[in-house]
Amino acid sequence: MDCLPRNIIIVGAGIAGIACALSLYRELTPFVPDLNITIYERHDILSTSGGAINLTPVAQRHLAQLGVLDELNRMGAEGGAEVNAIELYSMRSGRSIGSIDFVDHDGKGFGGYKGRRVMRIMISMAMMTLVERNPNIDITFGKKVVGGEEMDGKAVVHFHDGSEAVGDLVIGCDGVHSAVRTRWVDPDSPSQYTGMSFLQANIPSNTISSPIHFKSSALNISRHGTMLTSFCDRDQEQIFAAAIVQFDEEDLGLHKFEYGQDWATQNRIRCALRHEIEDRFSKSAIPCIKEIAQSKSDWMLYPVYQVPPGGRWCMNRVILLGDAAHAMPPRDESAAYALDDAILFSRLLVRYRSEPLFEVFDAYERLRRDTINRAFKESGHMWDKNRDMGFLEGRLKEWMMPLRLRSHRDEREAAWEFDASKITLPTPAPSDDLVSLHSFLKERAV
Ligand SMILES: Cc1cc2nc3c(=O)[nH]c(=O)nc-3n(C[C@H](O)[C@H](O)[C@H](O)COP(=O)(O)OP(=O)(O)OC[C@H]3O[C@@H](n4cnc5c(N)ncnc54)[C@H](O)[C@@H]3O)c2cc1C
Ligand SMILES: *[C@@H]1O[C@H](CO)[C@@H](O)[C@H](O)[C@H]1NC(C)=O
Ligand SMILES: CC(=O)N[C@H]1CO[C@H](CO)[C@@H](O)[C@@H]1O
Repeated sequence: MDCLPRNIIIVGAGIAGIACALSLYRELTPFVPDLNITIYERHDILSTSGGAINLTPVAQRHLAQLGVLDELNRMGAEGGAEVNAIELYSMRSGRSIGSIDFVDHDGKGFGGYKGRRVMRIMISMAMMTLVERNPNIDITFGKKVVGGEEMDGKAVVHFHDGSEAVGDLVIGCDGVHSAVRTRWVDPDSPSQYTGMSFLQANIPSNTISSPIHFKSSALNISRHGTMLTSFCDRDQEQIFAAAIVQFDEEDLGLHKFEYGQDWATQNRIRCALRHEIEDRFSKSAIPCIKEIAQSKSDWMLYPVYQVPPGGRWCMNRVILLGDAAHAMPPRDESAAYALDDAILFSRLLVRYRSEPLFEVFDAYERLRRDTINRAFKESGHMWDKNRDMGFLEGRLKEWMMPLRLRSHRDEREAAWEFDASKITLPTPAPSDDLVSLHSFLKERAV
């Protein structure tokens, strides 16, 4: 008999949450035609933390499978800028120190896909279009989850307004500070500040008078932090700039925009962030960066948090996916992991449809833990490069970079061929009933 859940609750309408809904719909409806998925989102409207993200070939492949890429392409210029390579430069000398290529020697993408830089809100909008069209997926905004419990074979989520929702399965996709994790599945696993923050701004290209040399995306590296600059629309009208810098935890509170802050506080923060950028980058050898650093743009502070590996991911009827389970310092790939999670989990649910949920969870962990632990470790190494450094250490880092890039190239390119919809899944162990039926038939046949 099938044990597939019919009423599924997803917490969080980020990339993981919506991808999970779309993927569950695709995999499960052949078996559960009256599938009922409800997404609960804390914010009152569709919103994101802002800025643009880079999609790797893997992320694009999986978004294509879910139908999201078509929607993005339909948005025209706003649907993002194609990225053939992220070029790396030394901010000190202006010298090129390599690139991360999203195309092979023939200029082709991996398995048909290159990189893409796109505003977060555009991805969310593309995903929402698909949700709105889908009769089996419902989304409710303005519902903040504050806890949950398992009761009588059901999972119950509690909301801030005192209401609750009951389902057969709850999937926590509520991001790095996940309430499903910290107030339910694994209270011992709070998020940690990485010590690094992004300072992000959008700058209209036509306000920069120095030549813009990068083709689509560049990282300019210095010992005071790294500056990422990238177009994020096809017509190259907007430059997305993000400084990746070391920032003390004590200073975070003083620099973060919050709802309800008065105008004077906001203005003070704006000035402080502008100074921070100027201090760090205005001596750059690269005119374009110098200009960006001295521009009157509004920089927003995004402190980067992580969830240390090794925590719990599930109980009997609740599981964490995406950043809620394993937020790591971003290295252009975290969103891809969230998409992998969604697709692999949905496929496993169907593969284990005759088994109880905990067997599915178990198989999922066996499939995912090592990959995630490894990715976490690598993101830590990448991240180390952005710490403030002494003069010599800064030089060394620059000299080592081409070597490191080359030595990891094969690994990276193999990883970009990954297809979560194709990889072989584990299979459930035959149950005792089946085994005995099998031997019974065999005996009869003899
Ligand atoms: C500065 C920065 C830059 C990054 N750049 C890149 C990049 O270039 N490429 C890349 O692949 N990745 C990047 N990442 C990582 C990427 O953003 C995340 O991995 C990805 O967004 C994870 O998606 P998610 O759906 O798991 O979580 P989120 O995107 O955080 O979504 C969680 C959702 O849950 C909602 N929510 C939270 N709490 C509750 C609650 N209690 N109740 C109800 N709803 C709730 C939130 O409002 C949100 O909508 C970056 C991350 C940061 C911080
Ligand atoms: C769908 O699921 C939600 C949340 O679990 C529940 O409130 C609602 O009653 C369900 N609808 C149907 C038709 O079962
Ligand atoms: C965006 C940006 O300013 N990138 C610069 C990084 O460094 C190279 C090398 O000097 C410049 O050509 C780019 O313009």
